[in-house]
Amino acid sequence: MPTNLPAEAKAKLAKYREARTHEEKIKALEEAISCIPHHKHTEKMLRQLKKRLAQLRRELERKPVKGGRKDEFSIEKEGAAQVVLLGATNSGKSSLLALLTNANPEIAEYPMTTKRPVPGMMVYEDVEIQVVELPAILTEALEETSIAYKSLGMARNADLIAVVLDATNRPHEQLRKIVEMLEDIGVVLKRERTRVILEKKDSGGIRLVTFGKFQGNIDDVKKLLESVGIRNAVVKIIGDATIEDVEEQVIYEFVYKKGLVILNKLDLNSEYSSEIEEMTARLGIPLVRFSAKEGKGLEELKQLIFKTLELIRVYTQKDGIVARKPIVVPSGTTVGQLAYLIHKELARGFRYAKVWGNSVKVQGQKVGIDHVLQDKDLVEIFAL
Ligand SMILES: Nc1nc2c(ncn2[C@@H]2O[C@H](COP(=O)(O)OP(=O)(O)OP(=O)(O)O)[C@@H](O)[C@H]2O)c(=O)[nH]1
Ligand SMILES: [Mg+2]
Repeated sequence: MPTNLPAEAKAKLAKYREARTHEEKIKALEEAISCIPHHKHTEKMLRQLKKRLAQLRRELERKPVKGGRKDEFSIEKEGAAQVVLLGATNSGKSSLLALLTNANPEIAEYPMTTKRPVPGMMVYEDVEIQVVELPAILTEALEETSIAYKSLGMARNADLIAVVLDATNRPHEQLRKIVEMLEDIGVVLKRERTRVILEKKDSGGIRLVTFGKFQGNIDDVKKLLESVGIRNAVVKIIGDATIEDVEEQVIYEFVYKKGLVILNKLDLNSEYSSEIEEMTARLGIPLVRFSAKEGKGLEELKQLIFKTLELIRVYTQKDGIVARKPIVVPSGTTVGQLAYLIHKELARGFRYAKVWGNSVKVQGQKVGIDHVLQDKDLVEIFAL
């Protein structure tokens, strides 16, 4: 826990917090880092601040020039969700994209074949999901590529990151590096266990609101926030959290992303790797062994992608006629939220709904606004 920082460093961090533009933030952060002493207690904080600085610099590079041409690294989201294929060169991203979607990317033995993001649409049963191949972030020697952080920036905005590993080229090393590079830009490939929301205020000191168990105390939170120059704020903690979770959020602004790992080229190397298994288990994300050359288990892979996205399909019915396409929503969606999505008025005038499917005991059951839906439910909403 970084506590006794010099006043100067605290002041600089406060300036960084207040900064509006990227340029101001970078300047303040550089200054703050330069006046934080190096010792055991500041080690972690310095590392995180340096990562944040690197991220800000990259974001600045990425900023579109006003009136300039369209950013080639931006792909408009389509379908129910966006999945990105992220990995080293030659890991088989294009081969997978061609198998999963209607896209027709160039597939070749030479490195760095794909130089721009390539989108395709994957159809799983009656759901359309966008899959985007991102240009490689690691070379064959597993060094960062020059466009790595552009790809990583896109991964930050995706709904699911599918890491593609080349089983013939030190796959556990690939995974370790990719996880690290994602962390560099503040992305944690892990199921979200807890959420920390920081709302800065003008007065009132530091207040803590917890929804769940917080394994720390308000004094630690106060010290942490003061060390980065925040004196007035409401900190909301949702789920079981530790002081480190608060630190991740406050200093480093982490985002959690759903992920899965595809260990590809298994036809060439089917050697068992306990390291990869352990790493994915620790992150709590699924691991799939695959061969894009053989293509076996493709439907299962599509199914797993859909499952990992944690989406459900809801079919709606009006006057006995079922809509042709489902509405795809996050799991946990209630009837009321569905009504709101369809039309605000429908939510406002909501009386009850009838549901058929897995979420009800009796088919055609009448349910209220808070009823939680499940995949493939059929719903008819009755409103005023
Ligand atoms: N044997 C085998 N070869 C594969 C497999 N997947 C891909 N390849 C081959 O590996 C080479 C690279 O495949 P790509 O799909 O182009 O790889 P990529 O990840 O898109 O590579 P870059 O675009 O260069 O980053 C090609 O020659 C593919 O035919 C696989 O599962 N087994
Ligand atoms: Mg490619």
